[in-house]
Amino acid sequence: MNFSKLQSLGWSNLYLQQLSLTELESLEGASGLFRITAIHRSRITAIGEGGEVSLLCSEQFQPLSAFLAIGDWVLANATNEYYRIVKILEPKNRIQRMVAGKVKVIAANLDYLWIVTSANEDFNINRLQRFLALAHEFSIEPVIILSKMDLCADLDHYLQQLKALNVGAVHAISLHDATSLTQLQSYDLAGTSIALVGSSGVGKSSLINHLLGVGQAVAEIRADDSKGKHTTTHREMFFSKNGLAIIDTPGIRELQLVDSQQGIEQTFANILIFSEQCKFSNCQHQQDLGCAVIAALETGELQPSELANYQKLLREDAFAQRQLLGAHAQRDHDKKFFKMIENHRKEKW
Ligand SMILES: Nc1nc2c(ncn2[C@@H]2O[C@H](COP(=O)(O)OP(=O)(O)OP(=O)(O)O)[C@@H](O)[C@H]2O)c(=O)[nH]1
Ligand SMILES: [Mg+2]
Ligand SMILES: [Zn+2]
Repeated sequence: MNFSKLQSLGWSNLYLQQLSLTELESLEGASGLFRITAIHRSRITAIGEGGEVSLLCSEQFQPLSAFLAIGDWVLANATNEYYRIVKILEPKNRIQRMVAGKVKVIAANLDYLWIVTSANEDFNINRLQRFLALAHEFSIEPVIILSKMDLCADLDHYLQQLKALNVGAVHAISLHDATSLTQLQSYDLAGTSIALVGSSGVGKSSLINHLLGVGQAVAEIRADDSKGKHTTTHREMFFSKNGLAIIDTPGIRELQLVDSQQGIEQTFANILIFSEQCKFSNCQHQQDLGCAVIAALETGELQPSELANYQKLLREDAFAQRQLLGAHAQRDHDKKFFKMIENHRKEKW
């Protein structure tokens, strides 16, 4: 096994530690280590030391979406023309969101989350804060990419608003301005993994096409409201010549966070700092009895819209978590119920 080749695909000791002696020995034979690059309905593609392969997944890992994500590392055995997944390695991180009451993993094993927003009607601070909370929750470095700056007359208007978000890296770019893209070169390193997220039409696929020279479908946005047409429909990982892994994702209409309280609090760290000065430790910041948050609103140090978004995200997150717990409880109940019926039947016969 050529581990240095795997390292250029993002492999690290964190994954190596998870392999038993027998599994390590199997790598000398018919087994291999692969990184998932795309998950289609009937086909999983991955990349290993010898290039791209197709993988099969056994029943034990179904439903697939609950076990496997783009960016995951797996151990697989060769069988005829395919490889069969035998072990999914514990990822260093996985970003997830709630869709229709279920957790959906977006991608795994990331170093950066590129939150793409265009300098037009798409721009929305509240939405950006959702994406930031997602990155913070899973300890992934958030980077804001302000796209299509060629279309806006007042870039400062956007940059000022982004400044208030306290994000370490903000890059204003345009695909029609080659020099604006040079600031992204520092990310182009072997073993680094990035996922691009954002609304439909902000230019995620166009940027990847441009940076990596791939040919993904892109489409014009609607002229009346600048909304995209959901052109990209599946997630896929691509590699640069230098070995940077970039994951394209379909535009997200609304990111529903789940189990992200810590990420939300980190995103709104300034509110947390104020609230630590509230007179009562359980202060709900509803009335101004020694409430430092309300005092900050009055002095203008905190914007009402920011507090409202913070509270909204926490409420939604708590609701999503209750929904999940409810689903788990229902499943446990069903299991017990069927077991009981089963036992009953056995007794009878
Ligand atoms: N003017 C201008 N247009 C751009 C720029 N980048 C992308 N576009 C255009 O924006 C439109 C949408 O781009 P896509 O790359 O399809 O957007 P996307 O984010 O991948 O959209 P989904 O796949 O639907 O999520 C296309 O018409 C692109 O040509 C840019 O820097 N400037
Ligand atoms: Mg796209
Ligand atoms: Zn308070």
